[in-house]
Amino acid sequence: MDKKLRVGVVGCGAIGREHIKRITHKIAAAEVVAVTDVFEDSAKKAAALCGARIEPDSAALINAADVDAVLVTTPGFAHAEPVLQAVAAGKPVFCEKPLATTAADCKRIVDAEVAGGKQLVQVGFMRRYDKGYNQVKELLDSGDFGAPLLVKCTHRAAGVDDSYTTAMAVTDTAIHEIDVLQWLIGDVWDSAEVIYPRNTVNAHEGLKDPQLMLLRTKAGVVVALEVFVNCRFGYDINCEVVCEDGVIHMPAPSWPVVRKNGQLSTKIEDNWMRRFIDAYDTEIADWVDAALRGVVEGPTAWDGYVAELTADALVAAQTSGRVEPIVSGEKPAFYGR
Ligand code: NAD
Ligand code: ISE
Repeated sequence: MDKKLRVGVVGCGAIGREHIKRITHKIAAAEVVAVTDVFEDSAKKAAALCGARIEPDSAALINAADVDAVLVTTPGFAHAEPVLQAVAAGKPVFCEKPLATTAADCKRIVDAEVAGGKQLVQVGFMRRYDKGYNQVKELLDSGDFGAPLLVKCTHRAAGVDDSYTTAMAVTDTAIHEIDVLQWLIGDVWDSAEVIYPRNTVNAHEGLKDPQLMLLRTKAGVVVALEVFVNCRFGYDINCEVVCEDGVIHMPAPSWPVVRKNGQLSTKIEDNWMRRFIDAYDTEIADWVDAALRGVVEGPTAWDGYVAELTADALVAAQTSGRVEPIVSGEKPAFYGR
């Protein structure tokens, strides 16, 4: 067999361990050789999943001679440092979303990558690998439906813990739609607004929930995104694109329709890990494949930067109550068309 990609993992929490299991059991072309976490216990649990050694910190892990590529799965506020260390070391790096928690930090990553002259960074916007979104994109790109006019989406979760804030509805949750919808309709964001309906009694003290986020593109497409993280009934992701010549509704993974107790019903997934499991599998397998070929084919650092600028505008709109502009500037030629 050809040489495997030897991966080092920074951050061994929920999704870090999921990706470690994925690489270890599902991706023959890669292996996890080293892990690190600020909590030794988390690092030990992760190491036990794959037989990797534990490094004391991200610098030691990234600069180790046997680490070919890096997976960053720390919380968003701790992404920029290891990503910049990987770029400085000239190693491919997959960074979970968001690329960083400020547009300024994302720009530092873009600048470092451009200065190094080689694309190395992929951001974990895994919705682009989901079958349903790709089927919608294929129909849109066929031209049979005419131009997209309006997109109606929901990002609902059953509940959140007390550390979840009103701003996280944008930075942690809506960030997925911010990226995937721009990719889906092939346009650029122009403005953002947030409207608060009556609050649910199920939200914890201080949390605004649900929220209606309105995004407009340069060409005038309007996105209405409902973020509702205490909906109680499941993890419910929907997307409907209204076009000039028809409407496209994204399919959800299918479950049997059952007849029982006088009801005709079907399951709604209760958890992001399972709802998008195939997308995560494809995303990481494709990243490994591209890293072995020395290229980046998934969402780039520039995509991460634009998403963060858009998130900043939505967060500003949450408090200003106004329509906030989104100015991302010209995409550098370095990142392609
Ligand atoms: P988590 O809190 O479960 O895990 C984070 C881990 O990083 C913890 O073990 C923590 O100790 C460790 N850590 C913190 N700072 C560190 C540092 N400086 N160096 C090394 N380790 C450090 O969080 P999570 O749910 O696994 O989320 C991690 C990232 O993945 C976040 O950016 C989150 O937004 C993203 N995420 C993405 C998806 C998706 O659908 N793509 C889903 C869940 C989480
Ligand atoms: C989580 O961090 C994710 O990225 C999930 O995909 C998302 O749907 C959820 O809202 C976030 O908390």
